Amino acid sequence: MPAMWNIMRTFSVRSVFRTLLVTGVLLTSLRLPAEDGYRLWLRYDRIDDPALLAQYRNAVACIVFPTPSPTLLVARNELLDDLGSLLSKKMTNRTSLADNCLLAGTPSTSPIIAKLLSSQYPDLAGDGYVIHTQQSEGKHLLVIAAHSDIGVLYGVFAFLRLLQTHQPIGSLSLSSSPLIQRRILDHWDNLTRTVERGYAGASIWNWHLLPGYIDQRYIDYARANASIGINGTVVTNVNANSLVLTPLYLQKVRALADIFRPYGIRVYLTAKFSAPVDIGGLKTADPLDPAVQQWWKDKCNEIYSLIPDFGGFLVKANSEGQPGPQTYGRTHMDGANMFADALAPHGGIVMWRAFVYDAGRDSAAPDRFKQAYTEFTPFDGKFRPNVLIQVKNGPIDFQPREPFSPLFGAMPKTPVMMEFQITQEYLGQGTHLVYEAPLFKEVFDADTYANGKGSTVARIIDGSAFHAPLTGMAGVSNIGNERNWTNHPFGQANWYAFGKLAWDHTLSARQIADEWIRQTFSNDATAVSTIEKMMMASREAVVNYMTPLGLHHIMSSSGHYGPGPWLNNAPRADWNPVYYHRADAYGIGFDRTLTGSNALAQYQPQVRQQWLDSNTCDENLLLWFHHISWSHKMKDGQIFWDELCNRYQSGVDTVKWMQRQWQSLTGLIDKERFTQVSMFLDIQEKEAEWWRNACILYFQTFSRMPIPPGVGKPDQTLEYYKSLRFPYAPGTGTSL
Ligand code: BDP
Repeated sequence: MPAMWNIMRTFSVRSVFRTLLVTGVLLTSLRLPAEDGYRLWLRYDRIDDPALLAQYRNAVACIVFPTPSPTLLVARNELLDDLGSLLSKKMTNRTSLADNCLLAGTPSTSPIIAKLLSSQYPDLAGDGYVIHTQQSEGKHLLVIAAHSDIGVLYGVFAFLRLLQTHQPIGSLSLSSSPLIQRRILDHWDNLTRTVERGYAGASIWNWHLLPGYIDQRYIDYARANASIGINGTVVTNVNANSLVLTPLYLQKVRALADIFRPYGIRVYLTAKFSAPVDIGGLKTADPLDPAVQQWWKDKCNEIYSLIPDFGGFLVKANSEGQPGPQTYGRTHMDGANMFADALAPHGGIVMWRAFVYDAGRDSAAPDRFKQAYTEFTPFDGKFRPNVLIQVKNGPIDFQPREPFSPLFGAMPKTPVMMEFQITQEYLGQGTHLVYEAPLFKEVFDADTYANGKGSTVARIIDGSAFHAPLTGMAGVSNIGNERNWTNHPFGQANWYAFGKLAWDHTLSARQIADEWIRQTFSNDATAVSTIEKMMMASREAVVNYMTPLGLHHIMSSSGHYGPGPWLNNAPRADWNPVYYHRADAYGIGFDRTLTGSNALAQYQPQVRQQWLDSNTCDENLLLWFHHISWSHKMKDGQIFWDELCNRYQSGVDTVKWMQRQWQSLTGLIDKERFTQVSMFLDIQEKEAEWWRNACILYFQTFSRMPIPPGVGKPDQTLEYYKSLRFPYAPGTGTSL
């Protein structure tokens, strides 16, 4: 009997406990409104802290916001709507000031603003904004001010962000101006609606239904971008289709441009170099041929007659099979300048990509790493002033970790812009939680020494190192037509971080994560600190479970989904992973010192020095520059092989830790997004183990060393991992 009682007691205590737990969780989740992620960081739910709500309501008792332009109208409506829902109170616009009014506008809409900017913010630049509290005419005012209309919209979003992140607003004197002029999303979207390297569904541009049907998404896209300062969008893939330049499509592009204009977003297009032949009926696209030059001039006139603020062209030429000036025996300079001349009368720019490589060019010591530098530096100072050379952050291709591209700082007389990849082609694609701001920051903070110490990549890009008059930063978009835009709820953070850093690269990755979490998920202190820790650890985790210690480009070919270090059958040597890791019985890594390809010579001496010696080189970059032995002594005393295995394991461990962290937030996050992230973390865990197992087994065939203790044992054979195929993995759509 007592035994029975004990069993029953245990049973009932357990079930009561479970019921309480479940009910508790359910109750908490029920209180949280359903979230499908569509609203991104622009949720503007009612402030849930009563004291704060009362404080904010007092601080903004009325709004005075004259709107003589479409942009100011957009800004005012945004302010009224969002404040209305944050404060749960109907907000209206009035014409005369009263105590605790919010006054917004430019010097031309208000003398108070004119005086404030000239007396207290004389340095406020371009599209920057001010948020300032002051006494005026005996009244306490909260002022959002800028010189330009779009600056006011940026200020409105910044003010709303203060409220969404629960900041004090009683006494403010903030100002912020963009450090980079062109802050652009590059969509690799095809006219067929497939997205090259897109993992969030189809393209958001419904070309077939444009211009007749305007999807609400286009407007929400513009709002979201404006809220983080993005001011340009290249709507088509770099592997371009000339059709977009035909009258039928230009009408569609025009419809998008009309929607984006009030939000300060210019439209750009990718120009296929062969367009004069493809759609113009010419026999050649030679950039020095007068008929070709005239064709592009006429095309630009046509575009600008439809889209007066058209931004310009992005061009991928003589790269991966794309046509370009070299097709006609001309140079990148000839090609870029031809476009520049056609665009210049209209104020347009050319973003000419430096992502070019051609194995034939350096036969003595071929190395794809060196190609962009080799091809572009001879033309420094020879491009027209409206040309920007667009350089990927690293010398190869958006890997989990790369050294900065040696082109940064190597063209002091040419504006050079940054190209980051927001979409996670090489970072776990649609399902891995990888916060990219630490990657972006690592690149920005690297010192090129190009104009003395402190010539960071950021200062090359923002133009301050060499006084570049034109500056820009592009991010390859991760947006698709999935309901939540980016498929992984945390993909939104990378879009957000890209915009914030393009505006102000001095912000820290942590700061950006903090404000994104508060706006996107919750202001709850536990939720914020837990999610922030996960995000901050996530980039190092992906480096460790995919490509630790400087390994690179060992992803499976074409789709780049999953590990493929053994691959060696692509038609070009540098399309094969074995080209990059060079594993053999002695060791592993690509020797880029004097005894190898000598790519290091492309860096300034101080940078070269940092990486030249395998004993002192930053171990995170070791295999980028050295072919080292399996028993090479690492700084922590381990031999290289053990360290490699341990790094793979540590990547897996971090993912498992992230899973536990996320689970600890049960009840603090709405059910829909909580469940999706949980499931994606499970996929990430499995894929991290897959990477670890496949890579260790493969590299072990060279090292012939045992897997050290503490490292998970592969549960399949190498042959099994080699046999895996994913012909329908997303993101491989071709360029049509
Ligand atoms: C590579 C992508 C490829 C792009 C290319 C590029 O795999 O799809 O077309 O970059 O940037 O990373 O042009």
